[in-house]
Amino acid sequence: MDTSRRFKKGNESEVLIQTETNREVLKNAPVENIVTAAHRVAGRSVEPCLFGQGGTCCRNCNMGPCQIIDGVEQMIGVCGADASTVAARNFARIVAGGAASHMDHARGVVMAFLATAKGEAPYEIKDGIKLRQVAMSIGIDVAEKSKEDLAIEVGEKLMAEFGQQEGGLSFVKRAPKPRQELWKKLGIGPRGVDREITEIMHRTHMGVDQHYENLLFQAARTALADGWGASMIATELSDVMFGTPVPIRSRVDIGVLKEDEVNVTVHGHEPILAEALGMAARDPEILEECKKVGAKGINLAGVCCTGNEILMRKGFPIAGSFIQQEVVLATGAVEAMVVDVQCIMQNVSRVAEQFHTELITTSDKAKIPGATHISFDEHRALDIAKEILKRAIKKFPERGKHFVPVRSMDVVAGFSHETINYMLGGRFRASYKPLNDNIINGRIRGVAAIVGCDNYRVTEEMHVEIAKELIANDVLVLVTGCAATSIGRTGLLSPEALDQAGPGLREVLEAVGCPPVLHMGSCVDNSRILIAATEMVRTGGLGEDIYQLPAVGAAPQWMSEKAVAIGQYFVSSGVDVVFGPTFPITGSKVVSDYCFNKMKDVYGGSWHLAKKPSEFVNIMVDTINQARKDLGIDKKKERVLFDMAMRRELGSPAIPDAGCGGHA
Ligand code: NFS
Repeated sequence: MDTSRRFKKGNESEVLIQTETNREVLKNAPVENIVTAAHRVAGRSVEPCLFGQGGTCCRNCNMGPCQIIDGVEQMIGVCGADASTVAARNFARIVAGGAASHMDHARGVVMAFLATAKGEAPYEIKDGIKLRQVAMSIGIDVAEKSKEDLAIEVGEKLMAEFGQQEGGLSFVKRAPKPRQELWKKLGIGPRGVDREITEIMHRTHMGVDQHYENLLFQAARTALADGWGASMIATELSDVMFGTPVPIRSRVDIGVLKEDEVNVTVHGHEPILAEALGMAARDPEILEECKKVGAKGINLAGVCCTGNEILMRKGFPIAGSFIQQEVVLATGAVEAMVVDVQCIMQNVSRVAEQFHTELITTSDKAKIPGATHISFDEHRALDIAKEILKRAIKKFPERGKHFVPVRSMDVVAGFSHETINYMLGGRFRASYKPLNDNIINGRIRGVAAIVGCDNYRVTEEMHVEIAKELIANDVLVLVTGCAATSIGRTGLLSPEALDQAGPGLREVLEAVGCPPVLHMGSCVDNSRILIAATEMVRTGGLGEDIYQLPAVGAAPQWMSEKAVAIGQYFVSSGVDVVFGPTFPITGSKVVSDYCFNKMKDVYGGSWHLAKKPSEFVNIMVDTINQARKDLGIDKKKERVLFDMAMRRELGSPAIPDAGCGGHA
C-alpha cells in the first residue's frame, strides 16, 4: 500500500494524539513520511463501525454476519439472536481473548520456573522468602525442603491448575472469605485455568448459551481464572525467579536510546526473554564484541509491558509505551527490536525496514512477515540471548542518519505489594495499618488504580490528567502497564511530584519518600493490586470485603482485550471500574444496564463508562466518597475541582534526581 500520498505533510502529519517526544522524533526522523498508527487513525476515511463498537455485530456462523439493532424486530440475527445475546457473547469472547493471553504467558513462566528449579535454565530462584510464602499460601509443607525441591513442588502444583477440571484454583483462596462465598453462591469460582476459556468458546458458539446473564457469569468466571489464577501465578513466580521488585530509579521515554551504545529494544510481555537479554548484555564476551565495533556497550530498553517487567526488577529504562513502538524505530538509532508476544503492531516491521534495524521475533506463537525469527527456548536462554545481541552488534556500524531526542524522565518504580507493606509499616512491622489508618483519618481519601493501554483513538493524554486531579484530591494512585509509562513520562512517578498532591496525601507519603503515583508493574501485575486490596481488608477498619474499600479502577485509553479481562476480574472482585471512551456492549440496552448498574448489586462493584478526564475523575472520586460514607469515615473534605487554568499550570515539572529508590 502506498501510504505516502496520503500524508503529504510528511512526518508532521495531523494525527489525533501524539506524545511530545513522538512529534519531535517524527519531525526530525532521518526518513521522511514514516507512517505510524496515529497517521492511519487520522487517515481513515470510514468511521469505526457502530455495530462493532457497540458489540452487536455477530459473525459466529455463516448465515451472517448479522448486524443487530436493539429493539428493531427485523434486525435480530438470522437465528433470532437479539442484541443482548450478541453483545454478551461478543463481550465473553473479548474476555476469553484477553484472559487467554495472560494464561499462556503464565504457562510460559511456570515452564521456565520448573526448568530453573531443575537446573535446566540459566536463571535462579532469587527470592527464597517469597518462595516459602507462596508455597505455604497454596498449602505446601515447606519444612526441610531445599529451595529447588520446594520450587519444583510449587511449580508442578500450579502447572496442574491449567489443565484441572474440577475443584478450585489455589490463589483464589487468598481472596477475602465473603468474596469466596459470593463466587461460590453465584457458581463462578474458576475450576481450572484452561477449562474456562474452552467453555466460553463453546458457550458462544452458534446455538449454545443465549442468556446474556448466564454468558456474563462465564465471562466473570474466566476473568477470575485470569486475575486470581494465571496473572497471579505469573507475577508470583516471576518474582520468586527474578526477584521481588523494590523501589528502583530509572528513566522512561525515547530519549533513553544512546548514541554510543548498541540500542536493543525488547518489546512484548514475557520477562523470561528480557531477563536473558539483560544477563547477556553484561557478559564479557558481548562487551568485547561491542568494543570491536566502537560501541560502549549494549543499551537494553523496554517497550510495552516487557519494559515494565525489566524496569521494576532491574532498573532498565523504558523506551516507549504502546503508542511509541513505531516511533522508537523511527529514530533510526535502534540496532534490533526483539519481540515476543502481545501488543506488537505489525507495522514495526515496515518501519524497521526503512532503517538498518533488525526486527527479531522469538516466540513460535508470534511470527511477523519480514522479521528474522530466532526461536527462544528457556533451556538455552543465555546462548540465544547472546546470538541475538551479536546480530544487533553487527548492525551498529550500519547505523546511518538518526535522531535521538533528549527527552526522558526520571521515575521510581518497583512498588510491589511487599514493598508497600515494608515502606508504610517499616521493616520489622511490615503492615498496611498505616495506610488503613490514614484512610480512616481522612489524610488519604482512597486508592485508585489507573491501568491499561494507551490508544491513538483517544485524543487526550487521559491518564495524566486523571492522575493529577486524583492526587490533588488526596487519592493514592497505583499504576500498571502502558498507563504507568505514559504517567511516568510526565514526572508523576517521582517523589518530587508530591508537590502536586493534596496536603493529606503529601504528608503521609513525604514521611516515607514515596511518589504520589506508585508504579506496580506490568498488566499481569494487576494481580498485585488484588493482593494489596485483600491485605487492606485483612488489616481491618475498612470493611469485610473488597467492595467496601474506598477504592476504584480505571482504564481510560484501553485498546486490548486483556484490559477488558482485567476490568472484569476487578468488577467481579467488588471494585468499581471506569472504562472509556467506548465500551463494547453499548449496542444492547439490557446488557448496558446489567454491566453499568446490576453488576453493582451482584458483585458490589460495576462497570462505568466515561469519555473525558473530568468525567472519569467525577465517577472515581464519587465512588470513593460513597465508600467512605458507607464505612462511616466520611469526615468533611473539600473537593478540589480543576478548571482549565489549573490544568495548564500543572504542566510537567522538571524532575531532578528522584530521592526514593535504589540504584538504577
Ligand atoms: Ni497491557 Fe501490556 Fe500496553 Fe495495553 Fe499492551 S503492553 S499487557 S495490553 S498496550 S497496557
